[in-house]
Order: sequence, then C-alpha cells, then structure tokens
Amino acid sequence: MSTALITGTTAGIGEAVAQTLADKGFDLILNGRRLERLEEQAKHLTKTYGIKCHLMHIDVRDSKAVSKYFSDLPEEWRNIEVLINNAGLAAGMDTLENGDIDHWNRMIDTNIKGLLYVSKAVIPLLKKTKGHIVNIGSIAGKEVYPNGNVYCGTKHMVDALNKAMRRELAESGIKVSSVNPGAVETEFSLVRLDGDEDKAKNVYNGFENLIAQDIADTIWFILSRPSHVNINEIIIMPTAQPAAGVVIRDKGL
Ligand code: NDP
Ligand code: 8X3
Repeated sequence: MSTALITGTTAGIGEAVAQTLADKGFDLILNGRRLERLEEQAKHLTKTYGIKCHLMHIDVRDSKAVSKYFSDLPEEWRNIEVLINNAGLAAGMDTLENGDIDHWNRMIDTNIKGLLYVSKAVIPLLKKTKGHIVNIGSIAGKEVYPNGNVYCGTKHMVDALNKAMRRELAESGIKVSSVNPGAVETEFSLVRLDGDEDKAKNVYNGFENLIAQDIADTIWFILSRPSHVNINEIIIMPTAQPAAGVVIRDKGL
C-alpha cells in the first residue's frame, strides 16, 4: 500500500484530504497539535477504510521535534509517496502599522518555516519512492488584499518554494504541485479572528464558499494523473470570489 503524510489533519482541508486518501487506500501519517482529534481520526479512518494510520503529534514550528520524528520513524513508515504540506493559518487582519507581531510570527513560523522543516526531512524519503509533494498555497499567494499583508506574504513564499522545489527535484523524479484556493469554510476564519464565532460565520455569508472536499477532490485529481503528467499549480475559487479579497454577496452566487 502507498503511504501519504498530510500535515494539519485535525480540521478543515487536511481532514478532508485524509478521508479522501484513506478512501483511495493510502496508509496515512496524520499530523496536528490536538492529540485527541488525531487519535479519534486515526481510529475512524482505520475502522472505516481498513488502512493503517501513524500519528505525527508535533507542532511543525518545532524544527528539532520535526527532525527527531523523522530520524526515529519506523522502517515500515518510511516509504512515503505523497507529502501534502497543508498545516497553516492566518492570524489577524489589520494594517501593517497596527499589526500584532505575535500574529506575524505565528504565520511565518507555521506557513513558511514549518513547511520547510517538514519538507527538508521528507524529501530524502520521497527521492526513494519518486513521490509527489502537494503544497497548499492560497489565492493570497497569487494576489494581495488590504489587511492581508503578512498572511499574503507567507503564501507568496509558499508559491516561490513550490517553484523552487519543482526545479530542484525534477531530476529525482519527484513531482511538485500546488493548490491555491480562495475562501473555503473551515476553522480558518475562527483561528484568524481569535475564536470569534459570529465574525467567522460572517465571512461566509451571502455566497457559496468552497468546502474542504472541493480541495480534497482537486488534490486527488493532481495525484491521480499518469506519471508523465505534472499539474504545476491550480487556483480554485468560489464562483462568487473573482479575486482575492473580493466577494459578490447576496446575488445568489
Ligand atoms: P483549519 O484551521 O481548519 O485547519 C488547519 C490545520 O492545520 C489544523 O489541522 C491544525 O491542527 C493544523 N495546524 C495549524 N498550525 C499547526 C502547527 N503549528 N503544527 C501542526 N499543525 C498545525 O484551516 P484550513 O483547513 O482552512 O487550512 C489549511 C491550509 O489551507 C492552510 O495552509 C491555509 O493557509 C490554507 N488555505 C485555506 C483557505 C481557506 O479559506 N480556508 C484558503 C486558501 C488556503 P492543530 O490545530 O491540531 O495543530
Ligand atoms: C485563504 C483565502 O482569500 O481568505 O487563504 O486569503 S483568503
């Protein structure tokens, strides 16, 4: 059986991708900081799909923990064919002038440095399997919007790293792709807005947002192309969101 490692599987897009890949028969390495959710998820996927799960209960910002996890990884889990770099967040929405430095550090440390730490550790394993890396970027990595400054910056870095990885890894037979979504209703806005449920709900009012399964389906499309085809990148948006930071509300879209 093939093995996939997905970062950030305890909610949202990562959770949907885990379910989709389990349904396709992948054994899974599941990552996140919330242990109870990881354990429940592993139990559910094992029981429902008859696959094996291994936990990566690690904060991807912790470079030492990431590197130790992979040096200690049991032999039977080293055969990784797919890495989905998904763990990430936005924190706050403000001008640079009024921005919160702790928010900036969380985003930079998770979205950029966490992705780098995990990729560095997994690339040697992917070289052996001629595997596939899928980086979850964002429309915020292709465009910018007011008050999105640092989040947009981190996702532009993901876009750059996606291209850099593809250039560096092509000779090893590793495919590198990115998926860059617009608004997907997950825990994303709840996290961004410091747990304010009303404000988070309002983000998705008056239009049909994407759902996590839309992104999981797109990732499966990318992974299931024949070996001579690589999808470099996909931008996927709600029909009602023609650009970053622009949503057409209350028009039945
Ligand atoms: P959610 O908040 O629903 O899920 C985020 C996941 O990332 C959780 O499983 C969380 O797990 C995990 N995570 C966050 N920080 C860490 C960390 N330091 N270490 C390990 N895991 C971590 O958000 P989404 O599913 O929406 O977001 C997933 C990705 O998609 C992100 O990279 C985001 O930027 C991107 N994206 C989201 C869009 C959207 O509109 N929702 C649009 C475009 C891109 P835990 O808290 O248990 O650690
Ligand atoms: C999340 C999508 O449009 O809120 O990456 O920046 S958006």
